[in-house]
Amino acid sequence: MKTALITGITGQDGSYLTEILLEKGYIVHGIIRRSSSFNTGRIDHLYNNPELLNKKLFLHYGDVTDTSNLNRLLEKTHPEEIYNLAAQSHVKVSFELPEYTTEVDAVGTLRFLDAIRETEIKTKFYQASTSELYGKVQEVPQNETTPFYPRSPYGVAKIYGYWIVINYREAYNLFACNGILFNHESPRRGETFVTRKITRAAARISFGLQDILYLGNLDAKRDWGYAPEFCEGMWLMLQQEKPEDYVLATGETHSVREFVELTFKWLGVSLEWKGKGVNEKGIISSFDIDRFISLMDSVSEKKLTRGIKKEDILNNLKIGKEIVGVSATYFRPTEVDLLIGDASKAKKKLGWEPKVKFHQLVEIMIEADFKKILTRGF
Ligand code: NDP
Ligand code: GDR
Repeated sequence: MKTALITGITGQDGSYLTEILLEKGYIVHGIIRRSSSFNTGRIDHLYNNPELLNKKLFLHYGDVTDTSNLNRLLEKTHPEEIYNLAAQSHVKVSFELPEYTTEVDAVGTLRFLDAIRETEIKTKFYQASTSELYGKVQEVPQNETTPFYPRSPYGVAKIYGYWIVINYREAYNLFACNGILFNHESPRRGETFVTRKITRAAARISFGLQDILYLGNLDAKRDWGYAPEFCEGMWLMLQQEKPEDYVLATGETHSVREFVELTFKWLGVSLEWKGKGVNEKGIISSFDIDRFISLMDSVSEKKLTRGIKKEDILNNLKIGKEIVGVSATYFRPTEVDLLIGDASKAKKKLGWEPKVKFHQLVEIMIEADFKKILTRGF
């Protein structure tokens, strides 16, 4: 039975990776941060399972800013595989917290690698590198040999993480890999990242819990994939004979605007865009109430659940209503305009290929938020 240690286990990727590893028969140790409110929501279903907790899944308080803690945890858990997913992972926030982001995302990676060197534990190390390294792209599409040009303190911190992994691999013969992962999303995506912000707001607007969705740059383009498939790719990288770096991506790119349009389309709402820049607005141009009601019926046995009235839905999604706006608050001082990855190396060497397409990803996410609000009210 193999043992793995995951930092960032409470995040989107950490939660999926934990499920994948437990399914493969691993013992999983996860590092969680002390928080004044609950931060284990994404792993509660595992944590609350008595068959798993303290038998196959072990949680330890820790922080990648605390060197002695990392050393102790390595000595205690002796993992054969380490997945370093912990990060201050929000690009916009990194402009407000550049030093902290560097402490966690750059120096945190070094601390871990050095703890491995110090403790002389024989292990394999996965580093959560990112397509943000490409930033102002020097080549389209981007692959493992594309030059980097990061555009945020987050990207710059992650570039340090990327290179220190390679340096420790070459200097100390560590089995350490960078997964250069393009954006990957899911219903477990944090609510401030653009995809989840959109699907959550669309569902909330439909049920009258929110009036308008404010976004920043609608024309930024990303290569968006489905998180569980990307987490499987992380595992595959550590199962190879030699440590190497790999790009994981879908090879398709779409704008934030397209994500908004498809999300509302799933609900039966068509949007018309008016105005430019911060004055741009998304206005309802048509609404298919019959589709909306059939979506509600498919979620719940009861017709129009929780006392929701047809007139209320028609009012929330009235033709001519402005439901998307632009706010300069969400613009970044320097933006990454376009990302599209070429994952042919991962396909060839790992046999990894994503199956979930863009429109399916949007559907998975909006359906999950729609159901959540309809059945739980939040
Ligand atoms: P999340 O933001 O969902 O999760 C980040 C995790 O890191 C959380 O568990 C968080 O804990 C933890 N964390 C933050 N700071 C510390 C710290 N100082 N010490 C220990 N743990 C800490 O990120 P994702 O799951 O989306 O991403 C996982 C990793 O992959 C990150 O490194 C991210 O930068 C990288 N990445 C993500 C991509 C994506 O599209 N999702 C693409 C490419 C790279 P808490 O829950 O307490 O906040
Ligand atoms: P990103 O993801 O910066 O690519 O980093 P995010 O979802 O935050 O932004 C994607 C694009 O959408 C634009 N955008 C907005 N973004 C947010 N968050 N909120 C808005 O209101 C909004 N409006 C428009 C952004 O400007 C950007 O162009 C994610 C993180 O998971 C990183 O940790 C990871 O490394 C990269 O993906 C790959």
